Amino acid sequence: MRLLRPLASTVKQSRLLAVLALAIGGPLALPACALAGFITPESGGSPNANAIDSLYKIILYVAAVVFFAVVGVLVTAVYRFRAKKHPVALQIHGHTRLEMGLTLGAAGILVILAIVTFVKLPSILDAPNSRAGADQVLSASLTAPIPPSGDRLTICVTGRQFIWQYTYDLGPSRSADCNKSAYFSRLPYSYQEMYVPAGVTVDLLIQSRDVIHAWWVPALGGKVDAVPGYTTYTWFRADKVGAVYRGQCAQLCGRQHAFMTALVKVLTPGRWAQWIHSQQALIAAQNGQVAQLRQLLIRDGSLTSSGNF
Ligand SMILES: [Cu+2]
Repeated sequence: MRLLRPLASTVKQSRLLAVLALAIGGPLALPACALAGFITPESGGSPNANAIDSLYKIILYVAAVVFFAVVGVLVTAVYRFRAKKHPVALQIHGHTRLEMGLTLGAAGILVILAIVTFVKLPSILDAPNSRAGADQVLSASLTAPIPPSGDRLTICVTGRQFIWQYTYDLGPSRSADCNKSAYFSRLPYSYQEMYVPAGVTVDLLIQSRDVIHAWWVPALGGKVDAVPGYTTYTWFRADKVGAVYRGQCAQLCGRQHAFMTALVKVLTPGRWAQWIHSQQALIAAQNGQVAQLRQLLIRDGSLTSSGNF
């Protein structure tokens, strides 16, 4: 009985460990968004996401070849020179040619990967032209990635605890900073859900009102930090009409960080123009109601004209 007890506790312990591993590993394996892709990055939404994905795969495949070659040689050596067959280890004093070969080989692989990376970088960093037929809705800005034709839609992405605001740069000045001109130019905006016209190169000016956040919609390209007092830039061009891309703030920004999600919906340029006008009308109607309420409160004396209750 006394002998059985430790055995029983070991069985219980291993079962407990298995359940724990399943409980922790299971949920981690399920959410596709947390993984982006399964092994390789998510792609298919925008040319820059595709370029990131293909560069990642090239490096992954080269690394896999090196990994399996090294592990293969190691396992073969462990088996062939096992203690049963070779009880006394051979004392070898280096092999200059082999060592030089390995060093030069490794350096050669790194140089090739560096060249491939620099060749692929422009397709990740530089924005391409918008597609033909998508030219109704374009604006200009100064420092963001500029496509060769110069035509693009600029959207200011502003992170704050714990939601993303998108301001669509349609003002008369079409300035570089839609946040600064948002109020005076009465620019349309939306929260959490971004609407974009298909085939249009979209420049994102990313800012933050409070702490560091990170804009990340994996299928539409890389992760970009939103830093208070600083503007960062990225771009995407979503070509599939009707597609919906999901993202998540990727910088731990506070207690509700997990709820700071993002959604990008792709409409035809015509449908998008309709949406932006209805959004403008909605915002104007809401502002009108607030102004009316304000007048009412001032009239009945519960609000002073300077705005104090
Ligand atoms: Cu955040």
